[in-house]
Amino acid sequence: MIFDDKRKKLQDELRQSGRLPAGQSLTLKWPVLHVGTVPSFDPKQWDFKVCGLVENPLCFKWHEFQKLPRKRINADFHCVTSWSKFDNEWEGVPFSVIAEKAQPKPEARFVMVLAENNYTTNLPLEDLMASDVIFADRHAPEPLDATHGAPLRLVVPHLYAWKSAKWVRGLNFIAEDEPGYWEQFGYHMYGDPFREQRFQS
Ligand SMILES: Nc1nc2c(c(=O)[nH]1)N[C@H]1C(S)=C(S)[C@@H](COP(=O)(O)O)O[C@H]1N2
Ligand SMILES: [Mo]
Repeated sequence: MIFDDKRKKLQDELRQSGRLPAGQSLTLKWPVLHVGTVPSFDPKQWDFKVCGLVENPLCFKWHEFQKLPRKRINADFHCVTSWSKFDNEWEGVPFSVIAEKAQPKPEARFVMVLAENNYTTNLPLEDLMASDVIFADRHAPEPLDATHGAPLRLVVPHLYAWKSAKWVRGLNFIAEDEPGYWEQFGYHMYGDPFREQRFQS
């Protein structure tokens, strides 16, 4: 198959250049992976709440969130089930824009990301402040598809993709690390694909 030859050649190049983490293989398609059903979106009902250890708790309506400053990033995406999708053009609101408005208290060192259907995932605040961490509503040139997390998903390129919560609805700033949905089932608390931090040891 010509398609698979092309994929394998690209995969070898990416592995040699150090861009493809160990135990991962390249996909040219975009798999859809999540627990539960795709939630419905009503722009009138939707909100995004920021709570916990912040000076300014926030609640954005959809039309307010859309007015926030935006950026576009190019990033690779590594799922713990072993596929990696390269060169995604994500567009949306940087996490740092939200943090700037919320003003985390000095004790806030971790964040529990809150999504639809009670999906959660935990990250260090410092990681979320990286310049390429965004709340995306576009996978350029297309708007984000509902199956991939529309209206809004988190994108954290440097960690395994389960940290990139789809259908995100809020943030809870906390002092101590706590396991989110998959972390409670034994997935790694941090999840660095380049150190193969798939499961807790
Ligand atoms: N809300 C929510 N976000 C989620 C998940 C989920 O089950 N629910 N699965 C995660 C996992 S394991 C992966 S690999 C990516 C998959 O994103 P995709 O379906 O856009 O490829 O979404 C992540 N975000
Ligand atoms: Mo995943």
